[in-house]
Amino acid sequence: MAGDAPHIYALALGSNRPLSARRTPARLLTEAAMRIGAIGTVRGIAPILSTPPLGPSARRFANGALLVETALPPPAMLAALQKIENHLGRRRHRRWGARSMDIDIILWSGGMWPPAFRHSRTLMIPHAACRDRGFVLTPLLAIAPDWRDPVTGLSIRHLHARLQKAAQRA
Ligand code: PH2
Ligand code: MG
Ligand code: MG
Repeated sequence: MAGDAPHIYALALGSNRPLSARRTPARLLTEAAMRIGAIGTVRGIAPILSTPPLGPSARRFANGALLVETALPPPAMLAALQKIENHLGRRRHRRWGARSMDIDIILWSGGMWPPAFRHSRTLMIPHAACRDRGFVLTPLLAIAPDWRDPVTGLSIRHLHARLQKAAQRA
């Protein structure tokens, strides 16, 4: 119903640790999308990519992205997504360790969180590193090319093109 689901989120999903022979990282992304469908309406699903790990983890990642419409405001959405991560075997040991499921809130229809120049250690939207990560921008390009990052004013399409150019120069 219009008005009941006022929030839209762009989420980035990543996994590089299988939970069993059958529950591979790509399958776990599909399981996550189904569980996210229970807390909102999924409006877009990006094709799943296989990406080399950024950071210390040795295994490749399956990465994806979703657009979700929901009644949950950011703190409640974060709590719901962390519950899904935990259901899908997430254990928090080491920063950037291998993980069976990582779900990050990248963009929110309300713009920035927390509002108006405050700082939060638990949740910052837009996600701090989203502008320089191909494994976030490439899936998002498939489902939300025109969404503008409220900090830089640049669209996902623009940020993705800018990152591609920087990678070519490097
Ligand atoms: N997530 C990380 C660290 N490194 N590398 C890839 N390719 N994909 C990820 O999702 C990823 C990563 C921390 O969340
Ligand atoms: Mg995370
Ligand atoms: Mg992450």
